[in-house]
Amino acid sequence: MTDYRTQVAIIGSGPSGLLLGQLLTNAGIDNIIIDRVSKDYILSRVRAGVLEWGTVSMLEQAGIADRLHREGLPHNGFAMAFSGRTERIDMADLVGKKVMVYGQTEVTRDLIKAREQSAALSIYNTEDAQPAGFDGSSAHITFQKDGVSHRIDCDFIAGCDGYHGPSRKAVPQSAIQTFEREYPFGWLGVLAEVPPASHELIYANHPRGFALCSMRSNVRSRYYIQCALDDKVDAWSDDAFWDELRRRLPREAAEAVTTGPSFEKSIAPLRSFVAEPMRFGRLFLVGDAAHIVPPTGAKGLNLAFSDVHYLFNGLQEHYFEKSDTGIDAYSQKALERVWKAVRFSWWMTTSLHRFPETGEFGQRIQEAELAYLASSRAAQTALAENYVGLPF
Ligand code: RFL
Ligand code: PHB
Repeated sequence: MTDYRTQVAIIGSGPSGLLLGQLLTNAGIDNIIIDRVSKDYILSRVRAGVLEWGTVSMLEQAGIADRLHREGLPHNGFAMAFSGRTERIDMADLVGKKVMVYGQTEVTRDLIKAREQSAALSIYNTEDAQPAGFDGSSAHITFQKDGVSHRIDCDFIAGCDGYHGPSRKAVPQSAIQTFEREYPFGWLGVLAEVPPASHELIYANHPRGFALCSMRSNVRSRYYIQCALDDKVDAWSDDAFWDELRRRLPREAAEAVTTGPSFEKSIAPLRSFVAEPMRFGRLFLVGDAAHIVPPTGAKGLNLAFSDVHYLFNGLQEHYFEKSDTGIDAYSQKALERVWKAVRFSWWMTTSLHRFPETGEFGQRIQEAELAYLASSRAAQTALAENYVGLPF
């Protein structure tokens, strides 16, 4: 048994835990991160790809944005294809801002590298992590590693352990309220070492279902198609995927798709979920531990980082200004921004996917929504303002 003592114990070495850890370490606030899986496993996860500029700024603040600026792809606009037309949403023109295309896998790699260069401790392959004592003055985490029990005593616990992690589950049910919507489809995603079909993202609403052209670099493409919830990855050959993708894209984009062997293929269900509040005494929920958005708005990772922003500022105030104003306001400030991103992600999802159960009325409403978007600079501005990220 090892007893550790730290100021902030972080459960989860995903992007939110790593960024919080890096900011705390830079500020001289002691922290320990634990994760259930290995470093290699964390570095093999393929997830988000679009960073808001506020996210880029936070990575700059953390001192790990050099490779991001060298290899990331700034995007001034993206395309929405529907009803046989393609509309470009010119974010730079509409709201004077852009986004950065740089994979979550690379963000995580940069953060882990910086942590390894610091003296901060990360413990991987832990089992049975349990946050406890957070409603009093003796917050701690117990866990097992290699069959041995360990304990971390701390001032605060940051629950950065994703949707399935133990932090949210440790809160008594009477103290937490949850809101949830499950969508009746999933996304089948493919990563391939081929140049992208277009230098900007294309979101396509097609009678056969939604499709998205994205990328990780000028030689690596990320594509998604809407699929049935009970679809199995193994039932989709690469050829079947490329054929279906091309059927759903506008003609020029379909002709520009370069096919090749996929090296990652997975299905993700789509869900909206929010837990309120996000603070329970000395325990804070951060990122996917507190909220999930469907990926259509490209908001999940960005929202995790705005939570980190509010929590880090609050913790700094606690340690250096002896004020709890920031940590007391954490839940309310984070949730205000979370719900706006939940709304936007729901809107992108309902506007772009086929919902067989909404019938002809639902279909016409969706077409009217998109026709309005095409005809109105005000509507495009609202879309662009949300896509580049609301301020925090
Ligand atoms: P993460 O990334 O889920 O990290 C949580 C970490 O906690 C660890 N953990 C535990 N550690 C110790 N003990 C336990 N019992 C633990 N249980 C879990 C996990 O191993 C993990 O390392 O949460 P975080 O940091 O809040 O980051 C959030 C983002 O990862 C997430 O919002 C986005 O990736 C969401 N998301 C996507 N967002 C987009 O914007 N665009 C996308 O294309 C996109 N694709 C995705 C996604 C999320 C997915 N998930 C969660 C399954 C695709 C998938 C498959
Ligand atoms: C991605 O590149 O993985 C990606 C891009 C935009 C989205 C979702 C995912 O809306």
